[in-house]
Amino acid sequence: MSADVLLQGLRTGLTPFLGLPLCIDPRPATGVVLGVPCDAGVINRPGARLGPWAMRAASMGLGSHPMPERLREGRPALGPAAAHGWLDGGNIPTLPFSLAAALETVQATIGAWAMTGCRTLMLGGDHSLTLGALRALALQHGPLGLLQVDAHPDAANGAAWGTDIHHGTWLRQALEEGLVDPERVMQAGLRAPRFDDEELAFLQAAGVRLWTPADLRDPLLALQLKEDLAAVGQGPAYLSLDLDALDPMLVPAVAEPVPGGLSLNETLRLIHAARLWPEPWVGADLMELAPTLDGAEASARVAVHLALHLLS
Ligand SMILES: [Mn+2]
Repeated sequence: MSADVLLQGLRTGLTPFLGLPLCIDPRPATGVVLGVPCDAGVINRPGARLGPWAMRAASMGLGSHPMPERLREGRPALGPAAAHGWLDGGNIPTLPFSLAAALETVQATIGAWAMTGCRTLMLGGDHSLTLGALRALALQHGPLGLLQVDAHPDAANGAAWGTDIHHGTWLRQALEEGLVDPERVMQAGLRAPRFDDEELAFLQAAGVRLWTPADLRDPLLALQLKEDLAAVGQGPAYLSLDLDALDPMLVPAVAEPVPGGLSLNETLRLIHAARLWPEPWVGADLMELAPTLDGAEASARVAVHLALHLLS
């Protein structure tokens, strides 16, 4: 499989994600991977507009990994086969000049695919674009559960920068617009130094479940963690991964790296909690990969590894 994909990539010069069939017109499928090449919502270090290309390139030539625990559990090998039935829908044609226009394009494109019954995996792009996906999917499914893995709460008000929409505000918008059910919103990996009192008070008043890396590791909180992860999935749910949730030693290529982040295995445990949900997630995303800040494609490869686990 992987040799075929590599040869096809060499022959055509095209690198669809994991070698999936490339198909830019919405049609019924198990799911669709969509790039969103826009970083108009980034405050600090730009570059996430190039994330989709880097993740597609890093996904080339991945073979299947029949890991011992998967064999024991009778689960299929981790690899492109895990994405069986999925398509690469190309990129959502956002322009980098207007975030408002980009959000409309994201909403329209995700909405068109979701209407055919497809689940959607969005490759960012900056984290503000998640709002467009939530708008589309909440229209179809009603208020969503949300597992947000992130160093930052992304629930600032518009005061700091004089605008309601950037990559640090989208969750507040989603809560205020009723796109997510606050009882079923969980944030994991929070440790941002700019997490201000007003933002914390807003999230606590809304009833959002907040988890720092230290809390995630606390054995005394293990039962609570299990309950919170289960609560998110008691209805249609969305899984949003900001790559800055991981430690910058592992994923340096993000706009706002914060030390003290999650390990790969801690992040995978959060992703795999979704396997216990009654229904699979309706939408997911991997956001904020800024590949020009990467060395040796390290961050892109971690991103693709996470995508494989999301699809498995
Ligand atoms: Mn974020």
